[in-house]
Amino acid sequence: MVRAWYMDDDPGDQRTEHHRNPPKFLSLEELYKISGVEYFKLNVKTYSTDGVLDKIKKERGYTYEDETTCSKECLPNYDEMLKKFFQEHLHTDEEIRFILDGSGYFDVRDKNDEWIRIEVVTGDMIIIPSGIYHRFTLDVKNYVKAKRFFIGEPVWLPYNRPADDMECRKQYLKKLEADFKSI
Ligand code: KMT
Ligand code: NI
Repeated sequence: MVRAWYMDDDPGDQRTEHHRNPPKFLSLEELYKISGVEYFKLNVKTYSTDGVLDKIKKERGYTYEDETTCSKECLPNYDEMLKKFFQEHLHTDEEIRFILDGSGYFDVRDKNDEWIRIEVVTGDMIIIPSGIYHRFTLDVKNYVKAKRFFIGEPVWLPYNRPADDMECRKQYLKKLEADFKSI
């Protein structure tokens, strides 16, 4: 089950949970309203035949998919890549990940520029909207295997903060202002 909470300011080890004291958790509805992040639960044993993923792909126009594994053994330039994932950035398109195995944290900025940590585990599908500042880290288990989706030809390019003049950022802020009601 996906869990989300506000982070503390302790830089410490990025792979640990970093709860605020006292902890402040968010429901998926709250998370959506204040960030536009969407979430689906899939069955990792049956997703290729049960039609749930196919329906999401069709409705959202995801025509491209591949798989990625992040671990010391599987990811070329592991240390460098993990540093890159954890740099605060945005994309011109959605970042869509379906966790097949393992776990990790996506951190997203809320309206007030506070970090929200979203834990993803096996079976979670998360959609990070275009134009939101975010970052990713593995947790202490150092392992995740995920499917990536894209509408059309994939563009993985991150734009590190500050990227406030980008059109996708401006569009994102407009939707945020409207609590993502029209999506
Ligand atoms: C990304 O872009 O941050 C990643 O692909 C991270 C690994 S997938 C959970
Ligand atoms: Ni990203």
